[in-house]
Amino acid sequence: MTKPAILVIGRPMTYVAERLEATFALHALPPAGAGFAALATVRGIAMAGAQPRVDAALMDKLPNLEIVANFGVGYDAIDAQEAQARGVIVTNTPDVLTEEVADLALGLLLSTVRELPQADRYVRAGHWLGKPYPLTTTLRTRTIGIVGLGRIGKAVARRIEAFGVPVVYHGRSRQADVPYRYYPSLLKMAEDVDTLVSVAPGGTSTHHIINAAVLKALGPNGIVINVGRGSVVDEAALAAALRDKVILSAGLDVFEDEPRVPPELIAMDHIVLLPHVGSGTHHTRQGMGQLQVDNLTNWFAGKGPVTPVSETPWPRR
Ligand code: A2R
Repeated sequence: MTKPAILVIGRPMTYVAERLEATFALHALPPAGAGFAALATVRGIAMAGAQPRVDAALMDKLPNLEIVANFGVGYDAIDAQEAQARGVIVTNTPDVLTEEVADLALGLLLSTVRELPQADRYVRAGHWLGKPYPLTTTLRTRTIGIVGLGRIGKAVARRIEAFGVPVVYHGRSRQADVPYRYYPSLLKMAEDVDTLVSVAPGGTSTHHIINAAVLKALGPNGIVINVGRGSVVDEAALAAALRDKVILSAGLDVFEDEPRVPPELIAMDHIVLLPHVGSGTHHTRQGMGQLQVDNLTNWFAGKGPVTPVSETPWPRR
């Protein structure tokens, strides 16, 4: 039996690459300037990076495309509505990374509030021999506003509750069965809380929703934690707010133009910056890889996708 042809975008982790190789005929994008004729047989895409985007222009070149399998829960690098219009299924890797990203969010929150990386640097530099580390801000008096109370947002909220800290949230809709106060307006929530934890997806509907006005409303004790997508935060406005002490601090695992982090942010010693490691453990990345491969193998075995995204439901509507 001929192996289905799959286009691989980006560099999959070894675990995924080995499984894809065993089951599919793998193709890479042609070098710039070369033709796409060789890709006419491609029936699936395995995403292992965000570039290039899977949009109408790329789908035009793949007339036999049936499925795009993303590695990760956020699939803003894929135009899922365009895929739906063409009858192409899009899958992602939900749930398997929820608890891992929530763990990281709490670590980043605590690191930012209690200045853990700075305190570590203080010890290493020998400054403790001179005088104790300065006192920091606290989690104790804070109220946390979660932006995007989805799977990960709820897992973050559960952890924050265990710390005895109040939680509220903003999203497009009120959630049934959660005990937290709902704010239809992000600006209003920012006025009422001092700490935002963003776990919202990327895309046009969330682009720069954490903007200069929201940061001003958060106030001088304000802290922004972002483990969702960089594009949700207006990075230039955030840098200005941190510089001008409009807010106190930030803990960021995601950025607008990864892996490029604005030099202005890198120069700030009072914030915490991580290289998008929310799901970055052997355990969880393997679970994500397995689910990505399962989506493709199930599909080509005629059993449908395992975890289709909401824009491309299965069975088809
Ligand atoms: O808006 P709602 O009620 O559908 O809630 C969703 C929320 N959300 C938004 N919140 C504010 N403004 C928007 N325009 C907007 N669009 C969506 O984000 C939902 O509660 C949450 C996303 O949750 P899930 O779909 O369950 O995703 P999960 O697994 O929690 O991952 C969240 C994101 C990924 O998209 C990646 O970007 C990142 O975390 O790894």
